[in-house]
Amino acid sequence: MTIVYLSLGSNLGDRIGYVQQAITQLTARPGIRLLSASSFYETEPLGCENAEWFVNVAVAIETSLPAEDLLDVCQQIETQLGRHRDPQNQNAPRTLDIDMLFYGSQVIDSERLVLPHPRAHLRAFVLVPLLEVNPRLLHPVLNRTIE
Ligand code: PH2
Ligand code: MG
Ligand code: MG
Repeated sequence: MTIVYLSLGSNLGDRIGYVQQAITQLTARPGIRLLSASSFYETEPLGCENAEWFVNVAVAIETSLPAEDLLDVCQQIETQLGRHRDPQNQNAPRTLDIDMLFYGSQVIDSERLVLPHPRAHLRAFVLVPLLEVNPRLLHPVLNRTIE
């Protein structure tokens, strides 16, 4: 079993509803158990012009799935909840984005997955919710806690 931290975000349509449904669907999957979820935060869009504000949440789960299988599950749920990827605009408004932040203390640099998430430590919309979930969580590369 591995403890994994995820960041969920939505800035299109029923933002809170999409994030709630994502948490429900994710934790209904075999091999995934919810440990803890932060409050829902409304956050200013970072790096996307003229976008709607986001709803962001951080969750901790426990899973028996390998990291890339968990990534598949996250992407399936994004698609089920109406996410359309626009190759021309990676930051297009989205019903749902699920980003893996930490997979235990593993450091991964594959074509599909880079962990820890390379921008997690730079983003208040990730760090502030995560602070509620586990302030003592240690970044395995930067060797600093979320706090
Ligand atoms: N996600 C992004 C880019 N900018 N800004 C906020 N506030 N919240 C996000 O989840 C977010 C963002 C890329 O996925
Ligand atoms: Mg993202
Ligand atoms: Mg993403």
